[in-house]
Parts: sequence; structure tokens; C-alpha cells
Amino acid sequence: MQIEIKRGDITKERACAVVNAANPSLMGGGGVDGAIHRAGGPEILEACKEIRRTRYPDGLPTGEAVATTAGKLPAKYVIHTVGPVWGRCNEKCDELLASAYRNSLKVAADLGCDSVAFPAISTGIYGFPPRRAAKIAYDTVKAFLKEHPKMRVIFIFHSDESKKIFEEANGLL
Ligand code: AR6
Repeated sequence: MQIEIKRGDITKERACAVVNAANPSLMGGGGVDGAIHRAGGPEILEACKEIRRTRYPDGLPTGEAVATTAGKLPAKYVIHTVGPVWGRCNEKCDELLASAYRNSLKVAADLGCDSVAFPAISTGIYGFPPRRAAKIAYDTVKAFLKEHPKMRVIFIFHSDESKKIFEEANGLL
């Protein structure tokens, strides 16, 4: 099975890379970002500061992705991506969300990862409608996996409700 869909806490996931729904500052925040930094420890923030200093002094643009150590997490890497803020992305919302997934997968493949776990990017604090986000996430991942048959993707939802929304939106129930 190339795609797994489950309920859980992404900070506990043993994938090669776990994706963080970050903000452009890369300095942490609430939601899954806060959980990843808390569980992974200060090494992750140190690595993010270095990325800001060297590669992205103005912050990580929406739709882009960068990797750091996963610190104390069971994963090897954290891939930080920035999803669009619903209400501020206009006609670009869908494409920016797709880019966040696609660029995270590219970073994972470049690192030699064979498994990547995703949270539901943008659907929390950033307010992206979850059904619409679910379709974009699933379609983007499926398209990438066609070209990368050895990669495995795990979609991790924080609640049964959000998992169900994802499955319903994609005709999987
Ligand atoms: N494991 C899996 N999913 C989780 C976890 C977890 N431990 N914790 C929350 N979620 P959000 P966004 C789910 O708000 O909408 C931060 O402040 C959550 O239920 O984390 O992209 C950043 O710094 C929701 O379904 O990310 C940014 O400022 C999903 O993860 C901003 O929030 C994403 O919710 C990003 O907002």
C-alpha cells in the first residue's frame, strides 16, 4: 500500500520524514507546528534559525518546503512547509496548497526518504476548507507517487472527524 490514512499524532510517527505545517518565520507556532517543536526539542528550532539566516532571510514562501533534523522525534527529518492562509490566497489557494504537498515530497525524495507522513496542511489555524484541501492533498500525492513507486505516504489526522472528511471527499468510504 503506497498510501496509508490514519488517525494519530504525527510527532509519534516513525516515517523517514514528517511534514510540519509551519509559517514563513519557521520559528514555531500553534497546532501541529507547536507539537513538533515541543516533542522534537530545541535542535529543530536551531536548524530553522540557520535556514532563515542562510537560505531564507525573508522567511519561507508559501508553497515551498525545507528539511531539518527531527531532533528527538522518531522520524529522521522534519520537512517544514507553508500552506496558504484561506482568505488571503485568492485564486491561488488550490495551487499553493498543491505546491506545499509537491515540494515537501520532492524534498523527501531528494533526501532519499522512502516514507513521508503529512498532517492536513492549512486546515487548522489557516482555515482552508477541509474537503477541498482533502481532494487537493490526495490528488497531488497520487500524481507524485506514480512517478515515485518506491515512496510511501501516510496521511495522519488528529481526529476521527477529520480523517472521515478526507476519506469522504476522496470517495474512499
Ligand atoms: N498530529 C497530526 N495532526 C495534527 C497535530 C498532530 N500532533 N496537531 C494538530 N494537527 P494547524 P495550519 C492537525 O493549525 O492550518 C501554526 O501556528 C490539526 O487538527 O497545525 O497549516 C503554524 O505556525 C489540523 O487538522 O496548521 C502556522 O502559523 C492540521 O493538523 C499555522 O499554525 C493542521 O492544522 C499553520 O496553520
